[in-house]
Amino acid sequence: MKSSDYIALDERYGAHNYHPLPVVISWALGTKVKDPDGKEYFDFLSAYSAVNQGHRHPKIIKALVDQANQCTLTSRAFHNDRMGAFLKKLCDYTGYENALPMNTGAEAVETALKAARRWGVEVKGVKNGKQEIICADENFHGRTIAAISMSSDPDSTVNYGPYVPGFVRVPYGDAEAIAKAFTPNTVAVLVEPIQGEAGVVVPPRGYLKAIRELCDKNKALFIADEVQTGFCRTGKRFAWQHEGARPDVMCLGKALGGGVLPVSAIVADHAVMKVFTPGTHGSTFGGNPLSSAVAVAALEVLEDERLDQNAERLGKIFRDELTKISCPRIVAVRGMGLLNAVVFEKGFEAWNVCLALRDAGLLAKQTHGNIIRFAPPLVIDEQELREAIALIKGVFEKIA
Ligand code: IF1
Repeated sequence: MKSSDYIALDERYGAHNYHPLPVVISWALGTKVKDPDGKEYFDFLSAYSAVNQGHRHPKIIKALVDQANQCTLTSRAFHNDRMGAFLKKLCDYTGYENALPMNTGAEAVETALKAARRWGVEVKGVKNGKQEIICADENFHGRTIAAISMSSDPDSTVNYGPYVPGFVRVPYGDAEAIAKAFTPNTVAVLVEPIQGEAGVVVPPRGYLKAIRELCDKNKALFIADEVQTGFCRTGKRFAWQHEGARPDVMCLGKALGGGVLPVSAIVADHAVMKVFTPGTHGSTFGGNPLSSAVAVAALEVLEDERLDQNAERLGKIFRDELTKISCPRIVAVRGMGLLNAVVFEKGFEAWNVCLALRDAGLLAKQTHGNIIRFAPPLVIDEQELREAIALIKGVFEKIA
């Protein structure tokens, strides 16, 4: 079969809930992917930061295969011999007392929302049903009804009503707007430390610290959605560490699964996690032995290969080199670590640039029309990065 045959199958049988770039990936390893015709590409999306360790990292695949030949799924009705080690590893890696394992990032966000609402009643004393959570314009926290009830993006929300109440949305990056939004019923503030889908929007320095201080002052929980910014993507283990503003709860996902399985979690100290008592939350696959074994290997790779330092160092080179490219349509190059974006002028259609990048051998995807996100696997080395930069430069310099 040719690429067009695979695309035709997707079109005929799949719901049309995506508009993918016309390219088919049938093989992947490290920073590279190939289509069925054998053409090779740099992967500069990393499945939206779920492949930080690179495609099919040997250590992660070994953990997957070994565990698959042992025991894969037990449910939480019984203990298994892998989850405890995973949760300990995750708590050690993040510096939190407890973890609650789920599967997708959206489930981690939902779990955090439930923790905050229940903490609000049982610890803060808010009347049940009055809990408020402050969130940000242009956020992305997943596709569930609660997540899209926070969204300001019509594509994510239109005709999905009625929406979940209790969310107070304010402009992103504006600590004063958060301060003004607090009421006695505010139980939490939820933000992405860097807004990914909004186009890699880095907030003003001090924003996260201000949220930390405001939550302390108003007895509310600071929840950081690190599903996309976590696990070394921005040059630190977690993006909040750039400001030292430790959240009460972190939502984690994507790269926790090492690019092979959906693994997510929230981490928090006992003072928050104690609100979950037997039967009050759960999931069929959460904490299963297979994903636990994979997640331990995924975390070990991040540590052993110091992917936070690699992302920090190579990210600086990437932004410096892209800033030098002469292309009159570019208005900004921004990001942290290896989560970066090129912003073209408003109204510019970056889709055609992504097609040209594809033809040049690099896969990236635009967001909101005029912004291209560049997020390679964090295992990329300097030589590969410079090769990729040359490809990008060659395409950008041809833009009229
Ligand atoms: C899609 C976006 C990125 C996330 C943050 C929670 C979730 C995500 C900060 C939910 C997921 C994914 C979802 C995927 C594309 C991608 C995405 F474009 F949608 F917004 F990365 F920016 N919090 N982001 O980024 O995690 O349930 O998907 O595991 O839905 O198209 P999930």
